[in-house]
Amino acid sequence: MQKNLKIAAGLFAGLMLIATANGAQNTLAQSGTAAATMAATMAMGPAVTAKPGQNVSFTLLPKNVGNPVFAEADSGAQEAAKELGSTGKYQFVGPDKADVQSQIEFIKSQTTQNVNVIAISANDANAVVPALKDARSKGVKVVAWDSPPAPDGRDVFIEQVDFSTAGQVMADMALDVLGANGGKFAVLSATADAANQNAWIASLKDTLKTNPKYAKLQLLDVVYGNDDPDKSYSEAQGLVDKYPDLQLIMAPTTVGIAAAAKAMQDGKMCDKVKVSGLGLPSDMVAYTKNGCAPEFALWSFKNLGYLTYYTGYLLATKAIKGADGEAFMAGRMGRYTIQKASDGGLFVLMGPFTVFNKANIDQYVTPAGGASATMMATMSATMMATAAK
Ligand code: RAM
Repeated sequence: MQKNLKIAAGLFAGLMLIATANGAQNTLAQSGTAAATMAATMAMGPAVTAKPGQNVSFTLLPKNVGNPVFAEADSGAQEAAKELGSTGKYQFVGPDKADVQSQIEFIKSQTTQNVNVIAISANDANAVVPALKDARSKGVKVVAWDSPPAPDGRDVFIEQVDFSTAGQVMADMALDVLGANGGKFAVLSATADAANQNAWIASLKDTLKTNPKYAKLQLLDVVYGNDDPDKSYSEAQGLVDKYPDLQLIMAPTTVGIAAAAKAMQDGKMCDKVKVSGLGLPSDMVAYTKNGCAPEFALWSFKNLGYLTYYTGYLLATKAIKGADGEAFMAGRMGRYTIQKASDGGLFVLMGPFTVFNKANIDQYVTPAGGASATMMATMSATMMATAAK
């Protein structure tokens, strides 16, 4: 039964990927599968619901401040804090640059302030662990999101998308952009120690090595722009100088992909070197339409912040313990289950990826006034897919 539910959810997530990649064509497939998934969800056991109005002090600690995706996560966390009516303080603080030493100082100062929850996107999987262990030993709940510390440094990780599928998503985009004959490409990453980017690059390398479908894609190099726009821009230029036959820069970072697209556009190189990876639609819409970055992917950082807050609130109020198999409700996002991760720690899977291209990107960059109908449909369908895990 459990297995069937997982398969249904996986199928549904796959449908969503196709649906979002092709625009609004697959609405019927979405609603039909959503109904099936809803029925499956109702057949599952009870899930813990949060008791609102409790005193939870919560700190969202990103890799760095000033990155628009982390601001989106902040808005999602604030939405959840308001909805739950927490009487505790909410803070969004972090280093100016994606630097681990200064992030450790933030962990220490938040621990000294006796906050109930530190929610961290870690700049380094291991270096933050001693400070996080110390925080946990003093009763702080640590919820990782976006980029996880090693298991000892967290109670649970909110995994935005299945990291093990990231390689295939990137390889598929590379083939979409370059054509069936593939070509030569390089990765422009964020910081060298970021657990999320390193897991995605490992998944990409594994996909290229093991799946014959991608045999014609040749990865030449991996360079690091440290999620700094200027460094990312010059690293992208450096790749073009170093590899005259480069055809694609794959940047699994919203900062890197936007900087690389700008560098190719400024250098009038978009006909020769394309850009893809993980990007924010509002950053990328112009580059998608002018052909510099025809296709890229991401997930909702707002939802990630929202789900992270719910999880931290439930842990801090002892509604959940943070144990394998515990199920809980996260407001408008529905039901989630804590699971054992491959690194031995615990995780909750959000998912799935959304792929953007010129056929659908306008739906994700609606001007002020709110999300479009298609975006809302995608969000609720995504909720249903994750609810059935
Ligand atoms: C950057 C950060 C973040 C990552 C996204 C895709 O904004 O490195 O951690 O999730 O890119």
